[in-house]
Amino acid sequence: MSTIERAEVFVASPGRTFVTLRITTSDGVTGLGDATLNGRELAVASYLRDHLVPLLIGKDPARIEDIWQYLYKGAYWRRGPVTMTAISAVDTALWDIKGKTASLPVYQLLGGRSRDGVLAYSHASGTDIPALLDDVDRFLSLGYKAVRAQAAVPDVGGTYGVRKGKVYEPAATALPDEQPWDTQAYLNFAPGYLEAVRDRFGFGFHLLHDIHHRLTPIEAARFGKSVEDVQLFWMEDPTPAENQDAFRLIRQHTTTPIAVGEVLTSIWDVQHLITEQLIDYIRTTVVHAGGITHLRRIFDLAALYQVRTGSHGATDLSPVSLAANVHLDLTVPNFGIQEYMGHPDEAAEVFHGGVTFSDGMLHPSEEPGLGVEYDEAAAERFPYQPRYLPVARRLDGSVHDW
Ligand code: GCO
Ligand code: MG
Repeated sequence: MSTIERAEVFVASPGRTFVTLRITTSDGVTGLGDATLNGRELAVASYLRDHLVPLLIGKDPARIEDIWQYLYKGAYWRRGPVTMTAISAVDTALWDIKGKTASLPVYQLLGGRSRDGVLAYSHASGTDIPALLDDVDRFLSLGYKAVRAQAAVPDVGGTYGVRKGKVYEPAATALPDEQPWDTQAYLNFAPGYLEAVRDRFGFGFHLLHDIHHRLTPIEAARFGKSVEDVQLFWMEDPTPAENQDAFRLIRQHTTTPIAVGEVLTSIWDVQHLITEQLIDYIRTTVVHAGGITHLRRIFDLAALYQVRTGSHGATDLSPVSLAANVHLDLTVPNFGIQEYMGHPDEAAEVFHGGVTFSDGMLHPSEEPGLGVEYDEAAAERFPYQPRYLPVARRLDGSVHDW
């Protein structure tokens, strides 16, 4: 029997920080898992190195479900982003190994294709409305059939979602940047630029918008109602989701579809959102919601309630977890859309292979496993650099949800 012989954790910052787990079997097969938790990277690296790696050595890498249960139930302590990201990395690496052992791409192990490609959306943004419109134009010219639109709220510095460099990167400072937030200014401004996008480009593509947990339920209800004519594909994270019931109120007032879940890590965190049909798209991902094994369980639950998938795919999700997500997206019956923001150029020096984009869709590699390889020597050129996400403060100085 092949056994797990080695498990190594790499922390590197090729343009941004990624934590990567590589498991090697006694047969010399390697598998990769993403363990990146933006701004809290070293906590997951330590969870893996200090607590999970010693448990993995000598285990049968083929027993993916059993290892998942062992790590989840064996921790005694339930859920949480650090634990679930660490378990995700192990699970993803084991699926990669299973694919390589079977000489099949992972999507074949998951039941094969349900579709020809994976519809993807990317992020158009601008420091003002003309710049946003130019950026939407650019993404449509690149072949995107779905575009997210965000513009900086005038006179409120540092609106989330607005790109400064080539790739949107909110975790940009060595200590958290403090950014002002004014809900009223946002509510007065955002519906207008979404209308401006439709006025200029029409309705022949999907338009998305991320509220990034900034509104109360009744404010979100008002926002959703005010943008019904622009026919958003979704409004994302309209209000924080710790209280799942809060979404019932939004639902009662608007038909604008709702997407939630990028910060949620288990089926229990999304149970009521799904079973009470309080949302339309579930945004949990491979890297933060327990790997392919657990995310598939969430997606299956969602399918029963006509909730479709729309997994998180920001820059802080490495090419490994993006690949794993696309393999799963390709197979599930209730796939909706996949976020695709791309990565800094330096990341391509460290992660070889992965997904490809053409004609608005993502495609997985046809190589056995996930189709991504990690270049350890290249990673050494990019030592870890601590970076934090910003913190938001209301105009009176009190802390708001960022
Ligand atoms: C998105 C997200 C991100 C997050 C980031 C935090 O919809 O893509 O909201 O941009 O802010 O992933 O780490
Ligand atoms: Mg988001």
